[in-house]
Amino acid sequence: MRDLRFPSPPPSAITPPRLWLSRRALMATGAVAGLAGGILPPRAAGAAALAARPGPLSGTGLRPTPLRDVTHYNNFYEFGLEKTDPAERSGDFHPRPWTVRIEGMVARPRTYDIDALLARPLEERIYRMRCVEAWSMVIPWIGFPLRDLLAEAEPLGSAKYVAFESVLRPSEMPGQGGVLPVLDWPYVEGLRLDEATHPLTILAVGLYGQTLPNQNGAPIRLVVPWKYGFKGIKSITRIRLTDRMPRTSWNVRAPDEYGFYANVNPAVDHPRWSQATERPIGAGGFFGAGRQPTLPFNGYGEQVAGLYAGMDLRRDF
Ligand SMILES: Nc1nc2c(c(=O)[nH]1)N[C@H]1C(S)=C(S)[C@@H](COP(=O)(O)O)O[C@H]1N2
Ligand SMILES: [Mo]
Repeated sequence: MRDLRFPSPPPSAITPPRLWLSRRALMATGAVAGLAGGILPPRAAGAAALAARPGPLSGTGLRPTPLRDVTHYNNFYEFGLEKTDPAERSGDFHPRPWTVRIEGMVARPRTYDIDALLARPLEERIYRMRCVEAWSMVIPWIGFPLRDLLAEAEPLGSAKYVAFESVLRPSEMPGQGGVLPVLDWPYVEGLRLDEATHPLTILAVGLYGQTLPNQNGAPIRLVVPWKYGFKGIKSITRIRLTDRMPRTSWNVRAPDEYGFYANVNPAVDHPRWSQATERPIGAGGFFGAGRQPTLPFNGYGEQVAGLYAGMDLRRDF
C-alpha cells in the first residue's frame, strides 16, 4: 500500500529532467538572473504584477530559485500528492473574491478583503525555504509582517497562540474530495504568539514581482523562514487568537514525525531520514550545487534563537 505520509527523500529527491530542462531554457533567455538586473521573469498563469520595496534581509546575496521550479515543484495536498499536481490541478481555483477573518481573543475582530491587503505597503523578502523532505528553495516573497495585522486586531493579554485555517473548497480542490483521507481538511497550522509577532514572520501575497500563483497558496499564505515549509499554510481564510496550543495538520497526521514547533534543526532527524543536509531545487543540474548542509533555524538563528531560550528542542521538535 502506498505510504501517504511525506515520502522519504530518495525517490522524491530526484528533480524530473523536464524541470531542469525547462530551467535551462529559462536561463538561456536570461530570465532567471533577471531579478537583480531589473528584468522580471515571466508571469505565472493568472498572476498580476505586484510592486514591493526591498524588505529586511533582501540584500543577503541569496540567489532565488528559478520561477519555473518555485511554481512547478510544490506541496499543496489540497490539489494532490505529487509535486507536479498543484501546478497541473489548481487552474480552476478562484482566489477572488476572498476575505481573511481575524477573531478569537482580540479586542477588535475583523474581516479583511484581499484587495485591501494587496493595497498595503508591501515588501520583498528573499527567504530560504527548507522543506521537511530535505530539499530547499530560495523564494523572493512579497508580503507584510503578520504582526502588523495582528496589532490592528488588538490581541488580548490572555492570547498565547495564533491558529490558522486554509480554505475548504472541495469543488475546486480535487485533493479535498479524494477517497483517501491524507489529512483532515481544512489544513490548519499554529504559532506561538511571540513567533507570530516576530518581524521575520510574514503573510505573503506574491512572489517574483507578481501576485501568488494558485499553486503557491493564492491569494495569501504564511511564511515563517526558520521553520520547515509545512508551517507555511496556504490560502488562509481564518486567523484565530487563542490561549491553547492549536492543532496542526501534520502533527495530527503523524505526531512522532511532525512537531508543533518544526524549527529547522539539522541535529534532530526525522524518524525516517536525516535532516543534516538538503538538496537545493533548481541549483544547476549536473554542473551546479549538490547537497548542502542544513543550518540551525534555516540560517536565521541570530534573529530567532532567543525565542527558544531554555527549551529542549529535541523534545519540543
Ligand atoms: N494548505 C496547505 N498549505 C501548505 C501545504 C499544504 O499541503 N496545504 N503544504 C506545506 C508544505 S509541506 C510546504 S513545503 C510548503 C510548500 O510551499 P510552496 O509550494 O509554495 O513552495 O507549503 C506548505 N503549506
Ligand atoms: Mo514541506
